[in-house]
Amino acid sequence: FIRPLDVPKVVDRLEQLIGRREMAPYRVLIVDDEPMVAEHFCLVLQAAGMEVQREEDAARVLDMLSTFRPELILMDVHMEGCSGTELAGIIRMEEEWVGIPILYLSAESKMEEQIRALNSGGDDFLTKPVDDAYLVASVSAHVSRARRLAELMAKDSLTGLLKHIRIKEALEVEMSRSNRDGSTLCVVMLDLDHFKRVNDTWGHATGDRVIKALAHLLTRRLRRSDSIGRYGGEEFMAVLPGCTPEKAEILMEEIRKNLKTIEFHAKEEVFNVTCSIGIACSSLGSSPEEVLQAADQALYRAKEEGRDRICI
Ligand code: GH3
Ligand code: MG
Ligand code: MG
Ligand code: MG
Repeated sequence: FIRPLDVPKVVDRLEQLIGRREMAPYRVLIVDDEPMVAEHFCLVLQAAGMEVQREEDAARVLDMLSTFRPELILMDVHMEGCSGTELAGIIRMEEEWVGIPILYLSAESKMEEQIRALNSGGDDFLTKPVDDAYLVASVSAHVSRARRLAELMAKDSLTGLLKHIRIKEALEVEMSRSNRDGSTLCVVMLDLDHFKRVNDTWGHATGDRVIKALAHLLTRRLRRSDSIGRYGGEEFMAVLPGCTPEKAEILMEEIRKNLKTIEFHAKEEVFNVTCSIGIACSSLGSSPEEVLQAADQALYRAKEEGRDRICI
């Protein structure tokens, strides 16, 4: 007797193993002054599992961008008051929205007009009537590419960890979450000891290898729900949601000891490095800046007290 395979369970288990999180639905903003047309595209994209909002008034589009934060704009060309072409040009002037795909969707069939629209900041021109499946495919292709690019942009190229600005954003997001559900959160600041000496003695390229090795160690040891960033040159920051100071200390102690055992080879010699670590824990109502500052002060104390240690 063979039990039939429980497919949902297997998928569930696989996702647990791989740790894959459910992919968030694509967010699409439709800008069209004809409600019937907009409604149709809206239904088509929603049927494909996307989250869609419509805006008929071109003047309100910039507001919609900051509230809804779409990942793609489906733009009509001929609208009352402001053309889609002009609107695309305005959106592109905002640094924040340089990368958002803008797809024109219009009955405009004159080639010169279409080219003009593309030149003013659009990514593609779909002519009405457009096939529903083609629309879904086109939107999906653009958003999935944009997501991958955004992921890449968030990462530091040497280590693959989050960049300075992204790890600070992660702290803000996790702080408001933990303040909401009353859980504790720990922030860790970690800095390599006498790193200038490492560079001076073994060269900058070897210094880079040390930075990468520590980044690798951190990524391997921390959980998926933790965020790790390269805060500065040889300084790292980690955000550990739902973690007590005791647990954070045990974990970081392991990392501190592990780093010391790594043998680096350069100029036919072997050397080791150490790091200093500061840990701070959030209390109810504290701000991200306060916790960050506390972790920074703890790191400073660890340095003052002789390095190669943890302070809380
Ligand atoms: P301390 O123990 O007090 O932290 O001493 P330190 O020498 O590590 O501290 P300091 O901040 O004075 O020096 C950090 C050095 O890290 C200076 C800089 O040349 C080096 N550095 C910063 N970013 C990089 C990088 O990307 N690669 C390499 N190889 N070195 C870097
Ligand atoms: Mg129109
Ligand atoms: Mg240092
Ligand atoms: Mg430093």
